[in-house]
Amino acid sequence: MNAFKPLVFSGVQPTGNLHLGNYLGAIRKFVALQEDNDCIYCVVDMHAITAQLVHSDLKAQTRSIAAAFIAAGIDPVKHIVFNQSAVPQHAELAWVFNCVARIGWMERMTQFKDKSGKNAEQVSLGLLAYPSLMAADILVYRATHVPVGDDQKQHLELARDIAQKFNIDFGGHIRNAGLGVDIMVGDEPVHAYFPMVEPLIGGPAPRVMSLKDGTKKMSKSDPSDLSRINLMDDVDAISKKIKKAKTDPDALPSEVEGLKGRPEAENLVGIYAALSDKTKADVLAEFGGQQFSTFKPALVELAVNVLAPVNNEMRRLLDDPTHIDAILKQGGERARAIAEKTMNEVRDIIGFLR
Ligand code: AQP
Repeated sequence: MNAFKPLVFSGVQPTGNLHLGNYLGAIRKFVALQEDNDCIYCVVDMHAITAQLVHSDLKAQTRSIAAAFIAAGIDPVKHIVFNQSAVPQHAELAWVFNCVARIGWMERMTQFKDKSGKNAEQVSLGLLAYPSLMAADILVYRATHVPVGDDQKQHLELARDIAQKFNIDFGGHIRNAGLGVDIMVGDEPVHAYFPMVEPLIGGPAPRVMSLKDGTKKMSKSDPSDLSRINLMDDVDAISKKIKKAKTDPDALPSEVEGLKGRPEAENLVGIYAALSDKTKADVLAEFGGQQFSTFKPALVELAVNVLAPVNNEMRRLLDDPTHIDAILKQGGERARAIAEKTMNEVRDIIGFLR
């Protein structure tokens, strides 16, 4: 049972070129969800300074993500598109969540361990607290559903833990303030101010892997540009990268089980399936028994057909930064109105005088 009004929220960091993983794991899902849901999509620029503080082109990167959202088909009039730093209530709620969450919860996050490596004492406090800000991004709108790639699953579980602890710790205050709704968390009835967010992860490519190594996530920070397809890549680059993608010597199997133990084959089939809105089984029904020398050109053609219109529209939008800025500004104003209502209620629940 979820007595909260359904609302979709998600964000993308302006830290480098968007790639096919961001597109298939996140942005394409954002577009599909806007048909039947109210949606808020955010360029999370405050997250961008957690791993690297100084960026020479943060404004340009922020506009580029906003352009990608719109070029992919997100409607910024029906829905809300804005940049995180325009709504300071995200940071304010994140502070409250820093006091709700436990340090151990943050230290256990795989992304923190990966990004801090052997250097955990030297990375910023912001990198450690990243999931707390992410929980605030979502919960400041009391959003219920969050489309993300598989790599963000653990952070969303943490957002649920934070919401649950807040709801329990402040249970009496929430009731006394006349706020919150009754929900079930597992078998337990809880009077909740914040919803238990549900991750929307799925489809044939929930985690798009590197083109150079099918066991590693496709990532902006991979030093090899050949490991990823960027949304701004032209036809030649897309073609070159797919043709050079690592594969194994066998033909494609006819059944999905045959992809087990063949991470590169599984990745390319998953990408084909996601780009064509098919299942992996459909793709293998068509290409089973064929060599990569046949499959790869078909994948190039498909990727170019899907990505070229997005790429062209992004370039057109980026030629007029004032238009993008106006969209973000208006989205920020609409987002701020919702976030301020939540924060007034949170201030009342906690007992901050206002
Ligand atoms: N490889 C991927 N497959 C599927 N989904 C992915 N996402 C990212 N990589 C993949 C999803 O894209 C959304 C936005 O991601 P982000 O910009 O917030 O940051 P990220 O996950 O840190 O992106 P990168 O490319 O992996 O950056 P680095 O290299 O800095 O770590 C999210 O929904 C994410 O799940």
